[in-house]
Amino acid sequence: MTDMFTRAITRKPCRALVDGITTSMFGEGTPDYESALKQHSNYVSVLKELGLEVTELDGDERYPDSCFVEDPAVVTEKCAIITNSPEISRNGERYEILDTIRKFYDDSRIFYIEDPGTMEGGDVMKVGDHFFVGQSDRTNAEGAKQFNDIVTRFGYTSSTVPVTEGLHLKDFVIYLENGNMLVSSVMDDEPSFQRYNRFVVDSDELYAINSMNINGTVLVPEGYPKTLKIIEDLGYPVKIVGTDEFKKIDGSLTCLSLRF
Ligand code: CIR
Repeated sequence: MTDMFTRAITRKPCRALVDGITTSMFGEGTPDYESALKQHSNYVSVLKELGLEVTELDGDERYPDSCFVEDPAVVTEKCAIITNSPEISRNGERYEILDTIRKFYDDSRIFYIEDPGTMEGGDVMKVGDHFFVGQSDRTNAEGAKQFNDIVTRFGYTSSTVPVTEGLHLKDFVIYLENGNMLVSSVMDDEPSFQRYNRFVVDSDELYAINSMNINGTVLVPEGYPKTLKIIEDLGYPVKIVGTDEFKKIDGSLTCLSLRF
């Protein structure tokens, strides 16, 4: 079953973006705010071109990383989960996203990851009715357990995958739908992914793993010809989207929106 989306939530980058957290796993440098705004606006336009109704939130200067709205919540057809970042500078984002989530979900369908559980949405990858949850520096075993307790009530299943290479699960594996996955060479060996058609992305293009299927069209970050070719050869229509400014602080395509 392929996920189809009608809506997205995004948040404009704030000037404090330059202070966003970074592991420099994808490169060095400080984002240029004006250029980040342009890239973000183009990203939103692409979502709209693909038919999504986009709720665009204003930048929030209190939270440098708040444009990465994928992390403070996980949204599904049946429920929404407000996550719990272990990063002090990001944890408050959960309260800000909640107001918007409440516009689309009843309180009875909104759940919360609570201390000592931690989680960020970048670690959650949905494949049909199953969620793979990365255990990472941001998502711990207790967070994954609480998540499992929530989603199983709605008929979903979940399982955990270790994230050993960097920030989030979806930086190293992405589900393109139709049984196809882009993977790092480490994720290629992950036992729970063996049943999928895996396409290993070269180490110099790792950043492009985080491509994003929106209703059949795959958004691919600009500048990764080998990964682009893999995706085109699979027959997906593609849209190339510039995300360089976000890449400097470990941000990629999926993290800039919540899709449902
Ligand atoms: C952070 O370290 O939290 C941000 N600078 C980047 C978050 C990227 N989020 C994502 O991939 N889901």
